[in-house]
Amino acid sequence: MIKKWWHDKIAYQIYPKSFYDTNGDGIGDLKGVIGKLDYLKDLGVDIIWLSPIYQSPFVDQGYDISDYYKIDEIFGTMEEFDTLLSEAKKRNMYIVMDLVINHCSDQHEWFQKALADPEGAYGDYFFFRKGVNGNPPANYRSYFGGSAWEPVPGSDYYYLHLFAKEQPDLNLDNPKLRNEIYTMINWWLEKGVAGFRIDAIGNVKKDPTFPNLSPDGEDGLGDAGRMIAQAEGLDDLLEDLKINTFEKYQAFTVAEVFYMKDENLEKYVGENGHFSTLFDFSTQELALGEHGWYENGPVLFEDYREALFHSQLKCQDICFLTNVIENHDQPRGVSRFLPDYAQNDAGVKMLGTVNFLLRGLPILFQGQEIGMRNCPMDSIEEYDDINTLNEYKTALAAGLSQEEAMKVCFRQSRDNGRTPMQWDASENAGFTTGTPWLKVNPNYKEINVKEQLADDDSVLSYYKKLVALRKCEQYKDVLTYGRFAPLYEKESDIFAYKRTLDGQSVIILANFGAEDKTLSLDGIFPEGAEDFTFSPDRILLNNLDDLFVEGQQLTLKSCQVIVLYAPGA
Ligand code: TEU
Ligand code: CA
Repeated sequence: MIKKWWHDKIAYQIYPKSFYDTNGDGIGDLKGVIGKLDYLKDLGVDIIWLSPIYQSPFVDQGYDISDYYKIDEIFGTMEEFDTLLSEAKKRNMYIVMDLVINHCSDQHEWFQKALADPEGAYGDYFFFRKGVNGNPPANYRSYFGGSAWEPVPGSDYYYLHLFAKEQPDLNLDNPKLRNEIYTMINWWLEKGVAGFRIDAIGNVKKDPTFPNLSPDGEDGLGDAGRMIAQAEGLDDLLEDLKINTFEKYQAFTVAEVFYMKDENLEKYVGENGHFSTLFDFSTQELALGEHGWYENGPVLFEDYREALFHSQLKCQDICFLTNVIENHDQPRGVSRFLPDYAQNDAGVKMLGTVNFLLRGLPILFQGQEIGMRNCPMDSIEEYDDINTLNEYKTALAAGLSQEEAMKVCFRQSRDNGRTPMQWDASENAGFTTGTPWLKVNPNYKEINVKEQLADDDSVLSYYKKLVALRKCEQYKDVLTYGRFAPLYEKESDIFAYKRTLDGQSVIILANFGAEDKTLSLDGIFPEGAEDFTFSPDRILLNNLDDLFVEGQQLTLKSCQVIVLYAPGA
């Protein structure tokens, strides 16, 4: 594996609207990000990915961009962005922007011009098609519900939108548009951003014949993703994008792709792949129901472990993934992946440890480092997210009661990850002096940065130890490049693996069960290390004060995780 500058780094996702508000309007801003750089530096963060801060009507919270060259005024100014870049640089930190090019906002000037004249030059920047017998051109269901085709008033044209109707899809096959997009990307790279997180990129290639699909729901529609899955030519498009932009700047790129096929990994993120890396969404995919969130079951531990083991094993000879437990589109990882008995600091630290030390780039989502949880909302009106409102409707239409549909939202809503960052125990969690744009989780008095900074045993202090371990001279190489091998796969409730490089191993042993579990440490070490005997000084990290060992028999308490050093072949 050729080493890249970002391999041994720690990344952090900021959802700017909910990070820190400096002017009391209830909305996080760029000054807020600048003000918290030292906090992030102290945590050990190197790379910061900012969810979209471009000019936007915020129908989908900034993922609907109306001007790619402007910072939205709710976040601040371009001068402030430049300050952020230089302040980050001073601290050896990198800024990564969100790149949303599958679609733009219906308020973008391109779309306004196209709408006025679908047959004119700008019409081909999008997908305008004529309806058939008064119906849309094809029976696609958009990802946010309803038809993916929106009629153009006063004409028989419709335009395609895979997401909300205010997010028309861009036609990247149009050479003029492609050029505009490349110019824009290079403009940001020239400015000094280190790279991009690339939104919904698997969707950019359509099947231009737009065939009808066999219906997969009561609405007679078929999931638009099925048309995307059969579109041809995506690889050429992505390669062209890379060559004309990212590659010239050695930019870091992380692609957002769901249901990545094993056989496509090499092309996407292999040595000469389209992108630097890609999120491992294998555990998020476990929670996706076929017809909507209301069908999503709980994620079972065995499936969770198997999903991660599978992606670790398939990737280690090909690429370097990015590991997440949550983001702005997902419920909080702690709420999703930990059972009731593990909803405590030990459980949170355990989940963090097993993810953080996997092979790949760890990326923390804001608030993960303090163990933020899903946020209970009192009524559907308290939710903001367009996707949540649609899934609520879908659940009601499927026959769930309002109370049941609210439970679905509590478990699944994207707003769970978007509630304001909890900085301290003062009003509004110290996020704003005004009225927060989205409800603050009522648990902020127990879960907040200030208290955890002052407590050596807190989740935050523990995350700092994890970061420090991954970065320390002695274990950095093995924790970055070490091979991954599962351990104790046949033991229920045990999540264990080892990372091995050049005669060094690090072993991670976690007990996700409700009961104590005893493991024999004999036989798990590679050849050449048979003389391994346990001793307490092999412990690099332990999330509990307790340690129960008799000879080579180690007993893990419920929710205990231990990280051990061992020689290894
Ligand atoms: O997400 C794309 C995507 O696949 C999600 O819509 C996902 O299916 C959904 O959130 C699961 O609940 C990206 C952004 O991350 C998301 O915030 C945007 O809404 C979306 O693209 C459209 O830009
Ligand atoms: Ca503000």
